[in-house]
Amino acid sequence: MTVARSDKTILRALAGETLPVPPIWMMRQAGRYLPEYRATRAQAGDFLSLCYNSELAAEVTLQPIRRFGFDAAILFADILLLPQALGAELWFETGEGPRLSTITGAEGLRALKGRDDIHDHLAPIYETVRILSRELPGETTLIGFAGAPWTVATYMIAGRGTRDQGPAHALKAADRATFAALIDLLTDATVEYLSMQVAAGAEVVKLFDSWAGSLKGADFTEFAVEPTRRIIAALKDRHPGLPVIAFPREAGEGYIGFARATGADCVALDNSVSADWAAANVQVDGCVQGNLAPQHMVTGGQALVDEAQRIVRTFRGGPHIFNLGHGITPDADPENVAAMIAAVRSA
Ligand code: 1CP
Repeated sequence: MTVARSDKTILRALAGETLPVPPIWMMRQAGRYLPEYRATRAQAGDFLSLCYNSELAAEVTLQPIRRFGFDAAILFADILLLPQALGAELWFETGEGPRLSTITGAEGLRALKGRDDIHDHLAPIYETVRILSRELPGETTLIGFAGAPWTVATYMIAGRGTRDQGPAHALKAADRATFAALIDLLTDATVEYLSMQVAAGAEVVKLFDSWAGSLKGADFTEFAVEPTRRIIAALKDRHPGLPVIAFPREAGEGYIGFARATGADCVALDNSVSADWAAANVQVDGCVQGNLAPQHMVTGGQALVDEAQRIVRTFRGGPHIFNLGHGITPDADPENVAAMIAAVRSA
């Protein structure tokens, strides 16, 4: 039986409906905590080969849907594929994480491709989306995603993940014009990338601004709020009614008014803010998602049940999608995921 778009619980919550039981999905729900993911990844070779193998990327996206019946599937890819499409070199050091060629000034920026030159490289990602939109159960919503410009820029400038985003802050201070031009290029390219995901079948898109918390004051407005607002406006212009989730992780006070300022339909909450605070200050503007500390997926037990149910009850007065405050970690126990879902549905 086909399920009408309006019957999908995630789309209803994103449209502002308060539901008796929140729909559920989990950041990094396809990942190393699942034995079936580890098996498919071994088959693909390395992580990037898995991202660019449309059949296998679709397979790992579907694995947590089969096992847990989540209400949404998130495309299996990575935020660093867009810089690679723009011409940056990208590889993963085993056990350490991503490495990229670095952008240290105007010359590095000039060497990058234009916003419209990314699609040949990203064609396998669009194919993964097409496979998923065919193969997902009718009630499951397909979420596409990209990194937000600031977060992607922090990796392109440093050439790796950093604790304090020091190199990006340094370039912003030393050569603001080059830094701002990089943010502009990423903003434009992200619109093109997400627009193609939507054309291929993504029903919702999410912007991950994992390092938004290190932008303060006017920088937060200029480099987190403004690029997000521009991306959302352009996408909604091309795809009227497209729901967008924004994740300005660890933005703290920056969460207040973020949905209004950017046009996001839902704001994803990390686990550093309290649910009570977020219900009063963020959910007043629309749907919220997230907040459960990922550590509960490792430790489980009654604390997991209590905390999951407390979050459900705290957000019960408005639109809410249940999720973690950040990605599930490789040491998590799949049994705890099942326990979390049962706790949420019986809260
Ligand atoms: O070993 C492996 O299997 C690789 C681990 C892994 C996975 C499963 C990486 C490397 N990326 C992914 C997939 C991924 N990344 C998804 C898929 C969909 C999902 O299930 O959620 C998504 C949405 C991302 C997004 C992503 N990649 C972010 C934003 C969200 C977040 O976690 O803050 C970031 C910052 C990245 C960069 C990245 N990719 C991978 C790693 C280990 C990192 C972080 C590097 C660092 O800063 O330390």
